[in-house]
Amino acid sequence: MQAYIAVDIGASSGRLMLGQQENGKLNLKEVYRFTNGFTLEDSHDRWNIDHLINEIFKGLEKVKQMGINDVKLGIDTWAVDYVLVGEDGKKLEDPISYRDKRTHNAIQKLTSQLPKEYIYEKTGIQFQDFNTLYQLYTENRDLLAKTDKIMMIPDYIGYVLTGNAVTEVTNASTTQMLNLRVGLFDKDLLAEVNVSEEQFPHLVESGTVLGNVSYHWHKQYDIPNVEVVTVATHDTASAVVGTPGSGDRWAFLSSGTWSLLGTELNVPENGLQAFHENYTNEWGAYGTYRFLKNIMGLWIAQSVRHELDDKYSFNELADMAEQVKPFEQFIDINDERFVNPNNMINELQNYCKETHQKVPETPGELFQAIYSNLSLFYANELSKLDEILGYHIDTLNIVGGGSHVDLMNQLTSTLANVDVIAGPGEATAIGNIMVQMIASDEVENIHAGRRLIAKSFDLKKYHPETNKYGDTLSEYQNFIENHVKEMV
Ligand code: LFR
Repeated sequence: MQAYIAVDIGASSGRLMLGQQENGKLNLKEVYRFTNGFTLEDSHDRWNIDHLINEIFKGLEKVKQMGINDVKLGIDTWAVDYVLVGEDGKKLEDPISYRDKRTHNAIQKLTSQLPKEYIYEKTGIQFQDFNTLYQLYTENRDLLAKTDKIMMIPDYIGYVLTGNAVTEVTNASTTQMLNLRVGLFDKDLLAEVNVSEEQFPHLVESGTVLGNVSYHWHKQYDIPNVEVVTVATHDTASAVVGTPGSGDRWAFLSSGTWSLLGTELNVPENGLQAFHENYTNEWGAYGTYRFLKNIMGLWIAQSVRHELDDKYSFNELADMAEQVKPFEQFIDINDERFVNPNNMINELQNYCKETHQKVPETPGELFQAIYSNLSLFYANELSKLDEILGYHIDTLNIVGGGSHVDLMNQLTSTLANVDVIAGPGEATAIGNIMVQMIASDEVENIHAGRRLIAKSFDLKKYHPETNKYGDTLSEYQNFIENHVKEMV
């Protein structure tokens, strides 16, 4: 029985998951978990990348202790961030987090020279000031001049493990520097931010074997033999591979630190409407596109929980929220002020004060405000998605940690008038492993893979409740429209 390890690292934690197929089902087991987060270092919010690599090896030691001597392994992480590597093959400094404030206003500056439409037509990628394009635009020029290679975070980790460097496309597309038409980096955009194509290791598709973990690591750690496979290295790409959608009118919601809501397309949708709604066409595994919107997601809930001294579990907080009436206030969850505020609870409360609405005070009120507004945001986006695509999405597959929140699943189903299928919570790790299984010919293709996933994990279904919440969604839509106008 082949053992597959998914190394799945998010903004707040990372883990090693073991996957094995047994009796026609995929079994998944968490082997090791570790924390992640950025800290202020040399005036920037940075990731401690050496710590992450060390934790991966500690996890692999656990795998060996389980009596497993040979594994395949894939790495996925969040997107857009990169490591600058010098001529000596070593990182020049710790990577800066996409939440760092350096890119504020970078979109405006860069697009005063290059029209937004031009960039969107080329790349089909949403405008987010954290995109690699704007990070490189604000990058220290002296450092860039010393840079031999620019590696995306999971590619860098793969490089440190094996000595082999590639640029995997699902993650590379989030740079906003890949050209949809030619399928390569866009030379004009690279020139705009003073980097060259040669500074990126060659592009590869998901499912390419990278190589074995280098010998010198075996001298430092007691680990199994590891063959690294370059999976869909962007965590959202892996999550979508791991989503058991079926039929052709389903949407996905990958619900974690970010909520990524959208649908899988075979042809990118980079027309004007998509541009105006800031939808993105991130490249997926197997020639697909993730047509989606980034929504602030559970980041807000995670931050509030943390500010409550981590006293309550998410389950307890959801129970408290259930005791409170929903829709007591409308909040534009995607307002930039929630990206990285000094204090999330104050930020939410100030927003409500400024907009003359009821201020949530208790943990239950805060969590109900967050969950009901996330559900409203999802429902609103689903209606936009219908408009752009020209057909009604009938099923929403919610995956990731947020798929366990009953309250949100039911609210979203009712508000959006769609069936919700919740689960698996571990779609990202499952998608990571699925690409390895397909690359190893253990699973025939993505369709067979998704059938295997549907069979292997418990999925929960929610149907819209009739005659509930009347005009709430349209009141919300009016509020958001007016609010956005006020901001401009
Ligand atoms: C989710 C995610 C999103 C990306 C954001 C920043 O973890 O990868 O897809 O937009 O993080 O990288």
